[in-house]
Amino acid sequence: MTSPALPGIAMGALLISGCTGIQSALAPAGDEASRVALLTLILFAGAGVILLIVGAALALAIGGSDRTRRLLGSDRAIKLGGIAFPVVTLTVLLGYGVWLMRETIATDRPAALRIEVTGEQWWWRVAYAGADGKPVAEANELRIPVGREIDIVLRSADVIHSFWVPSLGGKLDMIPGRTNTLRLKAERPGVYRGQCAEYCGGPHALMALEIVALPPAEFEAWLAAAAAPPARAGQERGRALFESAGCGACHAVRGTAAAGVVGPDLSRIGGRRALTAATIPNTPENLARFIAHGQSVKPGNLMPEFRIFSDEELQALAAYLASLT
Ligand code: HEC
Ligand SMILES: [Cu+2]
Repeated sequence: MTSPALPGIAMGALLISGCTGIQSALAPAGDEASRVALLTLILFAGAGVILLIVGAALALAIGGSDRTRRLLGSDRAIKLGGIAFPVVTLTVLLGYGVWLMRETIATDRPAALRIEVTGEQWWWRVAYAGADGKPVAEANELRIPVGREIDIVLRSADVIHSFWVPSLGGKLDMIPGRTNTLRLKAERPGVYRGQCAEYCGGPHALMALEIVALPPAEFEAWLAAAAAPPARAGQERGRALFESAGCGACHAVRGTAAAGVVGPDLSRIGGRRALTAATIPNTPENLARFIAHGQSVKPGNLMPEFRIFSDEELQALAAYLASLT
């Protein structure tokens, strides 16, 4: 005989298996995220047990003997089950939760690496400290070394955003006028996806980001190279178009006259996996598409569409951007 619960369990297992992957709190890849996942499982299991108890009490209250029903309806049962039990359970859970998350909450011991991330409508401004202490600007993609604790220093340039990369850690808001620090660590190399988790207007749903965790030596080499002007294999035509069209009023490319700070830093745009806050894959075709038809790619974003270019010019511009690594 099959139990009537089986289809339900199968459905639940299916649903949960859909939650694994690069953006899931149930697929932790670091200490902080593991603690969040553990607390989640404990809360779900505890809630399940309580649901069973309440269900059983309900069934007894409906169909039980007179004596059981009188017992369930007594003052004592209500004081015990309705007041004492929730107070004790919730207090124990709160204490356990605070104890479990103690390292995540207490961040007075600074981590070895700090990365500043500022929420902007609707992308992420990123700054690393370079070897000489000067900030190195990046955007929309974080690279971090595996196995090291990292403090992500969170700010906002406009409205409230929220930084959440479920596989690596908890969620923390980015609040105008405040600085919040989130500690993360990736245990293994990989790509972890995050999403702005506080509605911030317009294309909020298309404000994602990727964290790429690299072996430490690879990360150090990448960061050292980031401080220097990008390699640029020729691409004079695309560069001239970038300059004459005024892209540099909003975007910066290290080592060139382009020094705008309104939009994302493009110094190493060619090396990123995705474009416009992890909305589309980074390919020359998508670069051209975003420049000319950005409002259909990400409706409401703050970059005006540039429809002034011929196809050939767009290709040259995209090839120039793709060469910046
Ligand atoms: C008025 C300011 C402004 C100008 C001028 C401007 N942009 Fe942008 N650009 C932005 C903003 C803001 C974003 C962020 C859009 C988003 O993702 O929400 C952006 C995003 C981009 C991106 C995606 C960056 C990333 O990190 O994925 C590219 C590529 C880009 N712009 C290229 C250009 C080019 C090429 C020009 C010149 C033809 C140009 N932009 C002119 C403001 C501007
Ligand atoms: Cu948002």
